[in-house]
Amino acid sequence: MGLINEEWRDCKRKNKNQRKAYYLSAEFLIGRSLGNNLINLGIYDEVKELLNEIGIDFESIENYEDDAALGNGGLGRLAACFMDSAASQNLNMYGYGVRYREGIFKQSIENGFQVEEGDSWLKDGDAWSIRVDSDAKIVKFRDQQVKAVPFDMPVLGFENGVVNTLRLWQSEPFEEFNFSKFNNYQYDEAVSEKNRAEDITRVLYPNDMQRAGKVLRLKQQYFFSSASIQDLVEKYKKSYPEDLKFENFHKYHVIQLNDTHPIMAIPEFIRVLVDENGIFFEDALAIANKIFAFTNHTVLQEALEKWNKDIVLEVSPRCLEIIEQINDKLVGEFKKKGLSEEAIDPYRIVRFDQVHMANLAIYIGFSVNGVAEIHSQILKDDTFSHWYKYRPEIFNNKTNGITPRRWLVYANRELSDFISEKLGTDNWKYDLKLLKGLEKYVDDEASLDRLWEIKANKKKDLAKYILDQEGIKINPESIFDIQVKRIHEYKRQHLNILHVIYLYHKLKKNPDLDFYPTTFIFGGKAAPGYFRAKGMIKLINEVARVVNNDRDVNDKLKVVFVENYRVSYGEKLFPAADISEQISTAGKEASGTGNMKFMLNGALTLGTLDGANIEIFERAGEENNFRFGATVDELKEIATSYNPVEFYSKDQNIKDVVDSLVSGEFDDNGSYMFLDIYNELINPQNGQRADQYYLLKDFDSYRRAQEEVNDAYRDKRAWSRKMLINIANSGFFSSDRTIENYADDIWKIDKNEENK
Ligand code: 26Q
Repeated sequence: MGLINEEWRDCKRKNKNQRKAYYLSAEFLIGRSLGNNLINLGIYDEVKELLNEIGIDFESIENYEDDAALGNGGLGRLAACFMDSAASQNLNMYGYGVRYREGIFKQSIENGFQVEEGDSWLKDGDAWSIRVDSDAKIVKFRDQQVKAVPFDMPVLGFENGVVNTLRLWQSEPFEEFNFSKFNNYQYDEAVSEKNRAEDITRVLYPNDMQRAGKVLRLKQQYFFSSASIQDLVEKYKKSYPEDLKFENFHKYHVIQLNDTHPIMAIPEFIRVLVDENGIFFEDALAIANKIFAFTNHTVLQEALEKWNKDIVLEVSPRCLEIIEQINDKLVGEFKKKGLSEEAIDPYRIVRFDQVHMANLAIYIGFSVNGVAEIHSQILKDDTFSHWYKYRPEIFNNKTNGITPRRWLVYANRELSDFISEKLGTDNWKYDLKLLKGLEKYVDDEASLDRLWEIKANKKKDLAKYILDQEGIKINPESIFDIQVKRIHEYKRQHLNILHVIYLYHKLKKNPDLDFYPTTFIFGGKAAPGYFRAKGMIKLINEVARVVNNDRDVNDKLKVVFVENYRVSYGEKLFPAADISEQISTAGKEASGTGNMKFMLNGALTLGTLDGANIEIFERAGEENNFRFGATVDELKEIATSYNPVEFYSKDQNIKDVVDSLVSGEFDDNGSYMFLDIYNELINPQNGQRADQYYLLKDFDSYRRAQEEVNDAYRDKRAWSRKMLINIANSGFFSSDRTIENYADDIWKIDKNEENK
């Protein structure tokens, strides 16, 4: 931190009074910082060597650092990649979020079942934040007020001396300890007040739609939104004395709302302007119209946040009033246009006593974006089609990306050095499109063999790590087929494991089958209240137990579920993958970013035409990957006629694997988890048809694609060539490109040349 401090101060000074983007996000899934910060400072090698000289292994030092796991998955990791890229691109972007005392739960597997434990990542201290008491804010709820204390984390640009700031708010009691109560022997009450305040930022909520809608969750959202807005307004008033007119506020601020979670910032902004600064409501609204931009990350209906009015009332009565006022204005406007009450319904912010957060953001904001081409199209065609009719000009796309520093330079040093050697420069670390230059070597046998060797080394490293962590021995020469991501029906980990069952049965029947040995690796957390996702974990572990203990198939087939998949585990998995499993139901995965991390590390994608897979296939060529499954349009066509039982009865392979769920071959220890999955696949339930996610429809296509993988792997040179082409075409998926797109199209902020 000593090294960083001076430059940090410098950057803050230079960037004062400049237009900035503020990235408001309930999640920043940072992972570890040590290695990454040393890389970005350009002193990684030096430090590693110095430690080596005194007999200290750098990796053992790294392992002391807990992951800062302040996010669920893709959305939170994207925010962290954006922070890295903005600093590396010399862009004035400031992050605002929540300093959860507990990150996403730690997962352990007991008897095949997921068990959750707390993640008190701060227990050994936090080396990367500075508490800034002087910038603390008061956040007022209906029945409570708390202190929001900022903790600033420096965000280092890659070898450019830039230090941006990620400010995370922590909730504390307004008065450290209520001594009058203490002195009056109301000890319990004083303590409970403290706890009630600390509760607000105690824990990150898992993306558990069934258990969403809790007051505390909305309090969290309002807490960090309010503190951030107050911070901006206060700083504005301090720094722009001669320019101090709120009508100029938008010249200096643009606020990107990372999904619906920070949307309370909108009514809060209006509240602060109207109630605390004497601005007219209409004028405050006009300013708000110029500063808020909204990103959507999911099209699953159950994920679009709606809050009961009584909950909003409990959190902030004044904000509810403002929301109602905005809603009235909206309804008035649409009536003027001649829309009937009914036609206005889909636009309403308040409807049936619920507040529709997305409608609020789209009505007020000046930009709405999706996170991959197909996703942004679906927003226009379906999810927000009503809004698209009314305000088409605000819709846009920003295809996601990942930071190449963490996911290649840091995670895969060997490959990184190979690339620099081949390109004769390491400029590609700043400008990932330069990877295209690798295509020169597609037919160079020495390069292809070296690439194969690097992958082989990474696989050996992972095999060692898995033996150590999971106690499972895997063959480093087998195909490493990896699916790591949150566990969800739409991501279809159960399609993958059902196919493993198919292979297992096939190998049992014919142990001499010509099958290239394959290791299927899974990892990911299920939301604690999501019974079926937990069933999928149990199924994977149970199949693993049976298969791995069966000598008949053991030299050909292995299944591993890695415990507690997280950023730092990912750093070992992506470099070692041969196959990247991206098998979501078409139309359901907004973008995916794991797919990009695999691609950058030379894995071939086995995937559906969904999310950013489509753009990966477009760039690297379908012939260098493995595409399967129904398309969005095909699924749309059969949406009302689809009957999975037809597939079940007609295809013996399908019948066989589906039946194995309830035949007793795999034991769910009386949890009925496997029966639940079986029922979902072939029995209509709660007035819904079976197989919501089209597993049986896609099964045969997936099976054939897997067969192609197994055949293709035998030709090492041809496979290495595909690897190389994938790497060479992964440049587009740098979050440097994504963040530049945001800066140019939405934020209209320039690079800060003064820092150069
Ligand atoms: C909502 C209400 C209450 C509690 C939790 C939540 C909640 C929290 C997190 C809902 C959703 C999330 C996270 C969503 C997410 O990670 N979406 C992913 O975003 C990535 C980045 O854009 C995409 O690549 C993925 O496709 C998308 O699934």
